[in-house]
Amino acid sequence: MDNKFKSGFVSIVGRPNVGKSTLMNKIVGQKIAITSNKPQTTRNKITAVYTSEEGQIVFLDTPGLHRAKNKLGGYMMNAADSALKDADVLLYMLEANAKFGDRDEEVLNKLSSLKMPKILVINKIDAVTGEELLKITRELSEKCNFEETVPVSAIEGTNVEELIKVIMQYLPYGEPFFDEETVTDQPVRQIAAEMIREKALHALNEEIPHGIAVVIEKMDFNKKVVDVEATIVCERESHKGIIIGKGGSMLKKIGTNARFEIEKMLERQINLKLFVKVKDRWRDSEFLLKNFGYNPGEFKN
Ligand SMILES: Nc1nc2c(ncn2[C@@H]2O[C@H](COP(=O)(O)OP(=O)(O)OP(=O)(O)O)[C@@H](O)[C@H]2O)c(=O)[nH]1
Ligand SMILES: [Mg+2]
Repeated sequence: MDNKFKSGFVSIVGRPNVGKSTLMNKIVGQKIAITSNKPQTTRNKITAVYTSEEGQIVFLDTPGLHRAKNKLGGYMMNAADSALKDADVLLYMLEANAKFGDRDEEVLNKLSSLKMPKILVINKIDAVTGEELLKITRELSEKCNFEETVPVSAIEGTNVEELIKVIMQYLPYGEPFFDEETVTDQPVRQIAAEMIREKALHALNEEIPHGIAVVIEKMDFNKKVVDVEATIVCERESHKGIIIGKGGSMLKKIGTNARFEIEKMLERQINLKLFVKVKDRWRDSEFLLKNFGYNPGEFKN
């Protein structure tokens, strides 16, 4: 590597559902973080690596900033906070098609005290007219007063290359943190669990998705077809019934969709068995949170 190579950590922060995970996936060209139209989809800090001849950007996708209502929410907000501290550059994402409200003001205040360069990313520009976009961009960039403002459509990829160029300008020179083939440091078991959770999020409505956790019980690569067993944990007997569905139809739908994604990731055929278990109020149990991969102690200093 020549000494003009740049490398650094870029955290993507913002309120739930603005499109942070969609943008990160688009940039690295792979589904690393799951996405859905339900708020609070992302629960962990998730790393994805973009490498070009010019430099390496280590993206940290974070849970959407919200007021935590339980221990899981507290864990999520700690994960987001830790990503703020680690960042060389911050991407603050807002939506072009939503009003800037009190909660956004709160987040903006929090970010203002941080010293690193900040880029305002206005997402979902596909959902507004060109005229509206000009007005919105002017208003939001005045409000935020960051180093840069970049409007994008994460879903369509509009202006995403431009965003990468802008980020590179603010990154320090340095050696890469990961080799150039690496796209994430998330273990496959964790990504597989997340893919199952994503399919459950897509298939289920109302409060059920928020109360779901997925645990991979087994992933056996020894046979030609990889054996995967996973448990979907929910909070109530009635939810369990809905997740299983009439004659097992809902669980089958979730399983079929998840199998497709996991096979794509592993480039192997899999045999997926899903189970459903009830764990009352697991989102407020430190013991269960830890068991399901959300270690509440992880981000304490
Ligand atoms: N129209 C439009 N929709 C988008 C765009 N980017 C993301 N979305 C949609 O917005 C919803 C939320 O996307 P996510 O990427 O899960 O949002 P997030 O900010 O990661 O959400 P949390 O993880 O809950 O904080 C999904 O339904 C996406 O398909 C975009 O550029 N245009
Ligand atoms: Mg997300």
